[in-house]
Amino acid sequence: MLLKLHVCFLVLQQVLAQTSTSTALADSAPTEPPSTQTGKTPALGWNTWNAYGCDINEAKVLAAANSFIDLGLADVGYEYINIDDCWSKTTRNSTTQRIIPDSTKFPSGISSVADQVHALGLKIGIYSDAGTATCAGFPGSLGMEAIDAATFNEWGIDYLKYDNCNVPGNWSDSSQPEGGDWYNSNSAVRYRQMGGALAQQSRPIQFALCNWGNANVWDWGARVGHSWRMSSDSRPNWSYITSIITTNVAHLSAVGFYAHNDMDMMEIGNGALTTQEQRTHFAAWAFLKSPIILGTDLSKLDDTQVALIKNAELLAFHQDITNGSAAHPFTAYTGAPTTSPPEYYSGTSSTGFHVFIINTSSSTATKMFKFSSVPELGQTGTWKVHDMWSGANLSGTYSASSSFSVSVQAHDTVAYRITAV
Ligand SMILES: *[C@@H]1O[C@H](CO)[C@@H](O)[C@H](O)[C@H]1NC(C)=O
Ligand SMILES: *[C@@H]1O[C@H](CO)[C@@H](O)[C@H](O)[C@H]1NC(C)=O
Ligand SMILES: *[C@@H]1O[C@H](CO)[C@@H](O)[C@H](O)[C@H]1NC(C)=O
Ligand SMILES: *[C@@H]1O[C@H](CO)[C@@H](O)[C@H](O)[C@H]1NC(C)=O
Ligand SMILES: *[C@@H]1O[C@H](CO)[C@@H](O)[C@H](O)[C@H]1NC(C)=O
Ligand SMILES: *[C@H]1O[C@H](CO)[C@@H](O)[C@H](O)[C@H]1NC(C)=O
Repeated sequence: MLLKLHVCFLVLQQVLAQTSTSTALADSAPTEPPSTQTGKTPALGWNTWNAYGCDINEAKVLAAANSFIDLGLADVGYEYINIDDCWSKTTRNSTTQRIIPDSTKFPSGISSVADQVHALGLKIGIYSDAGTATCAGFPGSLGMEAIDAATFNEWGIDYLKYDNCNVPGNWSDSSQPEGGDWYNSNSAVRYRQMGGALAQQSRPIQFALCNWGNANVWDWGARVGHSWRMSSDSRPNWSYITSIITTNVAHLSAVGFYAHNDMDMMEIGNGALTTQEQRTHFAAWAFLKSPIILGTDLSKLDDTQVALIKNAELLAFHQDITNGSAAHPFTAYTGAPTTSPPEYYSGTSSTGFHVFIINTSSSTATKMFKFSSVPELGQTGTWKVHDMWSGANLSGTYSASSSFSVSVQAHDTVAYRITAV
């Protein structure tokens, strides 16, 4: 009996010790906010993962960089060439503890690839993990943040995607932290440790938290990094696109300059998305201000796809340096049906007011909104409408009490700019 009590007491002591340890860790963890020299608007770039998984090398990375130039993607703002998982050897340098690039995949080294990417006027990103190993089993940065951040800085890295695999049990979160602020969770502390290490470097390094929407990251992501993933990995299918839009619209108040809900990397060019679904994929990432990180072999994109990802007006909305908020759902007219995800969004840019409409159903439908129902437009005024996809001014003018109707193809999105006459 006495022995049993004693064991119980020991267990209780351990639990208490663990609680006070994590509170102490949160209290002493870095609190540096992300750099304001990068990441004001959501990142525009490319990443190896959706295109190649672990089958990466220097030639593929440089080919993507050259495609940015050849396809005119750099001219419209695409900037980051990001290397994902599987770029390193499986063990660190036993003397320096640095991560060693895989010399078969990257014979000239990451720093030389960075130089070549920079010489094209572009920026380069790399990948690590807030655990003991990356998702594919290469060295992770937990506990090694200072060494790894300094290494990335020395190589000329501009962007870090920081994943969430292989987290030791005592670094995960089973419940809300003491005090209720998830900024003090073990998850957030792991990301804060890398954020603090990046803040010590001479280069501004954009910090992309890839913790899959865990630990209420939308509540603290902006205090630690420039963007944060909201879900597990994207898939090239309509169900992923609608589910991540649904997730994002629940957290739009977290979005602003230097602060972006990341709907994960693009699937245009992969799978069997219809052209309409690809347009919705691109438009929704743009109007919700998610990073747009292309994820396919760019040389295989057809002209329609290249034109789609280069749409100047949607990119201008995404990259607006005056108006940083995401578009948000609105009720298009009294009694409009509610859907999940919502179909009608409105917002502003430095060039006017905007309405975006997704047809979530699998057949063509007529969509309608009333100008006075668009919150940004108010109850008076005369309006004209411009099609952001085609760049055409639509004929006619509209009073606040009038309605606008359009036939929208299955899974397509229409995009308008509305200005006063
Ligand atoms: C480890 O680092 C030391 C010191 O920079 C270097 O001499 C050695 O070649 C490195 N080893 C490997 C395997 O890269
Ligand atoms: C987890 O355990 C390691 C090794 O004992 C320790 O360094 C670390 O601080 C612990 N993490 C937390 C959140 O308690
Ligand atoms: C489609 O995406 C969902 C995630 O939203 C995933 O669970 C499912 O496996 C995907 N289907 C295919 C065929 O890839
Ligand atoms: C297109 O979208 C709307 C959303 O109101 C959906 O309810 C409708 O069923 C869709 N298509 C058709 C056939 O109406
Ligand atoms: C659309 O209208 C604006 C003025 O409101 C004008 O500056 C622009 O040239 C027009 N665009 C086209 C394609 O006609
Ligand atoms: C952004 O855009 C609109 C119209 O172009 C403007 O009225 C609005 O106040 C702007 N500012 C912000 C910070 O949203």
